[in-house]
Amino acid sequence: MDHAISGLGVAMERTFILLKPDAIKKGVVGEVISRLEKANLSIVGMKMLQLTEEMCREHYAHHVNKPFFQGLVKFMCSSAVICMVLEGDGAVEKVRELAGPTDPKKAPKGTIRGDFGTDVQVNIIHASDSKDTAEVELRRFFRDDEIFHRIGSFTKK
Ligand code: IDP
Ligand code: MG
Repeated sequence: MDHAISGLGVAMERTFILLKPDAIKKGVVGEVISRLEKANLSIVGMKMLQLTEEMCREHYAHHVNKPFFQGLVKFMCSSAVICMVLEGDGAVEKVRELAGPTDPKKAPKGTIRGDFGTDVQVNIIHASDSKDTAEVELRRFFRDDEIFHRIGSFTKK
């Protein structure tokens, strides 16, 4: 597997996140990225793009037959989104914890969804839910040459 290698030669965990249209419309992209960086996660890939219904069908395959799916597509395609690959120790679990539960109304204050989300659909951020899913999802949105490696001895101030 092509996991990124740190300066110590240790394979670093990667995860995939997507900042949804509401993050952009509410102007909290910087705040969300800041929380991720403060948690010692490194940005190793980043791009802005417009999702299509076809991409939503693939990314949200587990929801295609749900009654809310068409509404989810409309929301996810209502503006561009920002996709990122993050790298760091325990990156997958760390980002899921920072994001909080799916429904912002049930998400504790201090979590990204609890602080900025609107409802169970409009919830600021997608984050991969396992290491395997992360690898599938980051490859869905990034080519190999669009993912960079964290500089070996980088440490937070
Ligand atoms: P997750 O984003 O916390 O992993 P999933 O169950 O994988 O949650 O759902 C993916 C996305 O689908 C959610 O983040 C949300 O935007 C949307 N979604 C999930 N459940 C509902 C629902 O009951 N109504 C509307 N949208 C939903
Ligand atoms: Mg999910």
